[in-house]
Amino acid sequence: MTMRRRPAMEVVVVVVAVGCDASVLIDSTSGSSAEKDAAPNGSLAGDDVIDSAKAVLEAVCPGVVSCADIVALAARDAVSFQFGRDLWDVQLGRRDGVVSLASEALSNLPAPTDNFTTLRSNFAGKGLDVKDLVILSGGIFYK
Ligand SMILES: *[C@@H]1O[C@H](CO)[C@@H](O)[C@H](O)[C@H]1NC(C)=O
Ligand SMILES: CC(=O)N[C@H]1CO[C@H](CO)[C@@H](O)[C@@H]1O
Repeated sequence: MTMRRRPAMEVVVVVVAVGCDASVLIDSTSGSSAEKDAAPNGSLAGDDVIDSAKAVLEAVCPGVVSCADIVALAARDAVSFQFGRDLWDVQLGRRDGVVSLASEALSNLPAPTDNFTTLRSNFAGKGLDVKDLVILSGGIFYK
């Protein structure tokens, strides 16, 4: 059985795990490895879509819409799309993070090899219960 993560739901998990400041979009520098280059990012995709949306918005109204808000809207829209309506409201006004450390992704994101005990503990550390774990896992993985 091959399990693949859905990028949209992975964005939701990243937002929950690391925070919603779009720091996962920041590139690594020669001196610092960024979140996007941490091993658990393996299937994270779509940052080019966020970059494109940001470029269009910057051309129309520079310095107004944060990447963090674009990620939050894109996650909502990607999940809602199949239902033909927005499943939740997105409050806007997030500010983009300026720090992105691979070490934070490693310490906050569950690994694909984590067992249930570890996952339950990891989620509890974020204020999430077993029901949240089941719902998010069901949304993330498919055959
Ligand atoms: C779950 O994984 C942790 C960390 O690798 C390990 O210490 C623990 O024994 C495992 N629990 C079970 C029930 O396999
Ligand atoms: C898409 C992406 O940035 N993948 C990176 C995830 O992290 C690994 C390990 O650090 C990198 O090799 C990938 O390029």
